[in-house]
Amino acid sequence: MFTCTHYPFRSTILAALPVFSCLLSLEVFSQEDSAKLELYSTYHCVGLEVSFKDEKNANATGEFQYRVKGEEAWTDGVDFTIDRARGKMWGSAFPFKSGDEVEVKVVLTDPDLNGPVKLEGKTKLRKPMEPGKDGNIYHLSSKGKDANEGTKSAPWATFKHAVSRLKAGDVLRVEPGVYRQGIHIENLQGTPEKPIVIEGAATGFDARSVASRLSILPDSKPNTAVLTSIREIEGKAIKWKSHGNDVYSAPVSDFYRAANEASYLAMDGMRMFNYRTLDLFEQNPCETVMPVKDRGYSVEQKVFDQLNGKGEEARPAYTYDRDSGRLHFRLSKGDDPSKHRFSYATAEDGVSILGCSNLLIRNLEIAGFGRSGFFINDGSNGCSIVNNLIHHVPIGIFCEDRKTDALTIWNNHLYDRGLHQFSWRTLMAKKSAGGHHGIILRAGRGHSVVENRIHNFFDLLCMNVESDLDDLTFSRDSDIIGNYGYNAGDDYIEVDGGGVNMRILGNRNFNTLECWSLAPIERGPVYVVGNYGLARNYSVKFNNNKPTRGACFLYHNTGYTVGPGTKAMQMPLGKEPPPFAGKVLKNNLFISGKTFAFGGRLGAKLDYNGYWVLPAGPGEEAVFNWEGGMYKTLEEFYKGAGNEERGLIADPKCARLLPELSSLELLKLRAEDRELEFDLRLTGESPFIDRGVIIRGIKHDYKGQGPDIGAFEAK
Ligand SMILES: [Ca+2]
Ligand SMILES: [Ca+2]
Ligand SMILES: [Ca+2]
Repeated sequence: MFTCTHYPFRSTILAALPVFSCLLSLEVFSQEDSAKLELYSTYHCVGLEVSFKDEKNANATGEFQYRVKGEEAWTDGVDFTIDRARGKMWGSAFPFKSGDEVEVKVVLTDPDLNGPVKLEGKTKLRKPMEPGKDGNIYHLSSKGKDANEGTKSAPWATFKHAVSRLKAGDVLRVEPGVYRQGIHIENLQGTPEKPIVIEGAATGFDARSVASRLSILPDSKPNTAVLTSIREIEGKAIKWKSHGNDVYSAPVSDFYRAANEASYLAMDGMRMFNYRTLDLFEQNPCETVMPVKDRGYSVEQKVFDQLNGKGEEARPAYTYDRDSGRLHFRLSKGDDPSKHRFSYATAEDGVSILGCSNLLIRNLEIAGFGRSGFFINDGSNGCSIVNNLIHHVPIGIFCEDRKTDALTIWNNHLYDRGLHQFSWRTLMAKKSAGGHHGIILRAGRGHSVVENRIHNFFDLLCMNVESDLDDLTFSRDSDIIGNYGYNAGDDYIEVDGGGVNMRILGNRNFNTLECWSLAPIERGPVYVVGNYGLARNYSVKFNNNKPTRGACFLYHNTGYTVGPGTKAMQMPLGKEPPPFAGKVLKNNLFISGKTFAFGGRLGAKLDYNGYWVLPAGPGEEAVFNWEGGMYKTLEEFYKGAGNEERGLIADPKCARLLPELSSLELLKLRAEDRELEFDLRLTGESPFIDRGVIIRGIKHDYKGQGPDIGAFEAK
């Protein structure tokens, strides 16, 4: 099992998990005209923004301390990230428990002023939303009738009717059964004290404990409330026309509705590739759309292609041709469509939440929709998506609206089936309709994505601001904490762009292409602390060939990459690499495959990190490729690039690595819901025990003489 207790966030987070609600805490204290402190809290973290006026020249600095109410001593906060052009300082304090009251004091120093400017503030950590005490409790059942009163003995039948009756404080209980309908909720407002709750009635339902279903729908009596839009048809019931080369077509009327409208069609429960047009379906080879770039490392490219496929035509695939009204299918060589069962979605979203506030949706199973399990948009605020099982959908949870704030996404289990059949290049070429993401938020402020289990999508957990880097309201003050992701085609956590005060803490992953994609971080500060995982390519990815000047702090992570040619980290390289600055990496442990262990640039500050290259055979050693220089030892690296004065290359003596496992074997695992046994905790003989440095603002209950390198503290 991939179960390791890890430092230091897990216990704090689990303590907050059993109850849920959403309450924004925001207090602003201002003492001087020249400066202002704003605090923004989530359930686990506090974000600071100091607005300041720098007299005369760019030399003002600041620092902060904090304490939880009741504590005597103040704790030093992290170093501020200063944006002088905007006159802002940012920083985050973490981790806290839900409901904690936190006091903050800031001292600003500007040599051009008479004395320091002092600011104080306090804030209360958000508390999970709970159902109100005196609302109505209504019931919905697959055997109900809308003409009923909505009581337990006389339940309603449709969500449409039920939603029209719900008011602030009301609870709708959904009895176990299969519901061939989604929930559409528009402009429905609860309050933090009186949320509107829609919940599966099954007690003891835990999304994470439900075995991942390979079939889209349960066989007979489900023990959960299952929402679906799936229709199924046996291939032998369809009048197929053969076009040669394994291509078949059928009139769309055979599928009752245009399956392409909903963008989800599966063969035997495995998702098919959905070409956007018949032209694309016929053109095929994806190399013409996404040429293989010369990255300067032929060995890497070769291995990358070996691992991720060269972009052959996607099989099995389909497309809908409006002109002929026919669906076209391309199956594996020699396959026969009449031998298979086809499933297709007939509606877009399992639950759509538009312009709503303070909804709590929990304990539902959502399977087989054409766009997403949950679509939350249009300025929704303070909505909680908790403990749901979401599967066989292009996107699990989706928001694309920067006015949607304070989403709580906790404890959900999300997965898809079938994407492993398509190469990385094919999926990156964007020829397909619909998404392939577990969670994707291009949303506003204050999101909490905690303790979700996400697997077998292409990208697992994305919180991107890349499309509008100058909008500071985007994805800021948001947390990605304690999630677990595995068997992905591309990234585990992708925060390309990087919002102000973004926290990525204590997450783990297994068998994704990358662990943490920070490509680029153009805003920040982004804190990546205490995460660990196993990737097929990079642990840390910075290399998308765009400027990346934002602040990003990586502390106490353990990244393990397997296979030849893999890197622990990749930064922008090449003849004219784009600007790069603001990255700090300390106390991390990087274990990687042979060839290049590290590629990087000036603008990154590395120290106190540990490195190891597997397998450690002759001629296979850590190599730092830095601004055109190649360094084989840390001494050379420090002399040549001024980095890693106190780093260490050594066998970390982890509890259990997987040196016998090849990347190709890992790739095959993407087809399954399987984990492998490895354990990145340090054993007592590890040379990385007590080798770390104490970092200002990073809580660490270390044992022995000092913090250990990596995500774990040895006993
Ligand atoms: Ca000044
Ligand atoms: Ca990605
Ligand atoms: Ca220690």
